[in-house]
Amino acid sequence: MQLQKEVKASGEAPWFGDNQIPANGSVGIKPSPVCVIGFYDYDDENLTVSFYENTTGTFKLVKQELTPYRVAYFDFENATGYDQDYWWKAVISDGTSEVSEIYHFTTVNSGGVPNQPPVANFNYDVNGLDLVVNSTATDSDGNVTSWYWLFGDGYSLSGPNVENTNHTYTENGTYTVTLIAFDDDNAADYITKEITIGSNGGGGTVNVGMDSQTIILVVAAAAFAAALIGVVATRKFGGR
Ligand SMILES: [Ca+2]
Ligand SMILES: [Ca+2]
Repeated sequence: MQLQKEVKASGEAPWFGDNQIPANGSVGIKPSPVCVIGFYDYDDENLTVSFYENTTGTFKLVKQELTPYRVAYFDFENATGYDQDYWWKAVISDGTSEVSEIYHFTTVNSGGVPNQPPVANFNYDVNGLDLVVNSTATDSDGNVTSWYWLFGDGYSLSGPNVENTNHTYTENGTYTVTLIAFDDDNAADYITKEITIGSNGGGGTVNVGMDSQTIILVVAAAAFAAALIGVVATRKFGGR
């Protein structure tokens, strides 16, 4: 049937254009792309556009808007992996009729786009024997997802929930405090600061640019609990 634009009978269902971005089934897409769709409605109603993604295993709503335009997009922020399939869904409603389409794409392998390692850094505050540390580590092409703090007195703390934390020392002194930051591709960077505890704090900053293998050796040499070392040693350093 040949539909024509000037036919504006109410109740005409909206429909999708076929130039979505990334194109359905495309490969070699850089992680976390912007996903775009075009669509139409013969009777020119404003349309509600809903975007879903399923990195959790089920489709979850990530963006919804009522728009008079005929194009919409969302940032697929969770499509962070290389060489992986990602699925997204768009639903368009004119209030009467609803249509949906499901798309997928495959991200480029890591050989195509090298991961950029994170850059570790942190701020700190000394109050008596208490040290408060706040990570300011960044990752230019992803997110910092895990932090490993070594407080220089034999204590350490690591995991996805210790971006900001604190530690109480048992005696005054100058301690070597290290932050190792991991990004979402398990690349790592670290920074070390000499921090004086028990006076007004202070101390210099030393950021030694060791390579990834050296980081493993440093962690091992620190002779922390074997389980902790195991966690770190099994990570991939320096990207992939
Ligand atoms: Ca309509
Ligand atoms: Ca990165």
